[in-house]
Amino acid sequence: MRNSPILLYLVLCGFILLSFGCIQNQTLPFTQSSNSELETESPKRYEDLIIGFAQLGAESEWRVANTNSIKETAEQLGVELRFYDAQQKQENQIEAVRKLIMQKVDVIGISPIVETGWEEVFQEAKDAGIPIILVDRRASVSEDLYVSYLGSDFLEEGRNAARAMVELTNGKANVVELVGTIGSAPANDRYKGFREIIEDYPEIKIIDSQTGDFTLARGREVMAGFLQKYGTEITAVFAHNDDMALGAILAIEEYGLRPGIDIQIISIDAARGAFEAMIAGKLNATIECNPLLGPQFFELALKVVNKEPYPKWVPSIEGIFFPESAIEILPTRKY
Ligand code: GYE
Repeated sequence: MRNSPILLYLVLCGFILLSFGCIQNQTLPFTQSSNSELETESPKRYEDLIIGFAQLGAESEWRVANTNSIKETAEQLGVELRFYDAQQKQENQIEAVRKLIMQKVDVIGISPIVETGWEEVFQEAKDAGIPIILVDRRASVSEDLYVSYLGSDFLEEGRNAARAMVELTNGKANVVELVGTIGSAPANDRYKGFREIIEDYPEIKIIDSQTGDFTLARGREVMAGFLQKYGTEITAVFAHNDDMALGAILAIEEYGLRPGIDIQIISIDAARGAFEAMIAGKLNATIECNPLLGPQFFELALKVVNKEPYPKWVPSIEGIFFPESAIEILPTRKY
């Protein structure tokens, strides 16, 4: 019994130690989980991002507007942008992606010049844990090699061009087609979409179709060739972009015919140059393809980095324009 105060003391000490341990055991995981909660609770902001962009070139008014939109938006948001211009060569674009992987950027945006040939380098990005966002043009790779595609419905643009063609020619025309860059998503789909609709109009004939590589100079050259070959047999032009249509307009004038009157012309993009040509009566319709993708791109990149939900395809909203409204609309155009 004499030992009982000592015993009581020991039991008390044990109890204190035990409770301390328990508290410690409770606090430890709590502290840890509160740390990880903190990490997920403090999402990255635009200023924290380093974003790479592998642009394909500067072939058209559209592309210049697209590049400006990306650069200006990065600046406004405070995003650090690493920008490469591949000058219309796929090998340069692949090299740019590899450089961006080495720089360990948070996200890589790319407008693939053509649809094929991307598996290897996209896999390299994936292995390095760097998400790829396709901007403007798609690539034909399996869906796990990119996180999202932001851009237009090129098939629908082709269909809309055909619908405008039917309306303008009353379903009767001999069309020559100026195709965009061979193997590119917009050229492939605009070609296809146009035919889907034209199919139902047997009196609309596509008498020739060649690439003008999305540039004014090539559009002019190819159109001059068509005129040499078919002369006044040609009654309409479908150009896959405005720049090639502007080239075709020059070739038609050089040949001595009136663009927009003797030969109806429809193109895609709805850039300022197209509105000016419509006001001058030389272009008959332009289908909108929106290049101002900067804001949507960085918004998407931030969501990807913060692991917030985002769609696999973010389509742009687009319209069709005719000369009647061109004067009114031109001042509102941002590209
Ligand atoms: O229509 C054309 C540009 O990829 C949608 O590329 C883009 C196309 C655009 O050169 O003008």
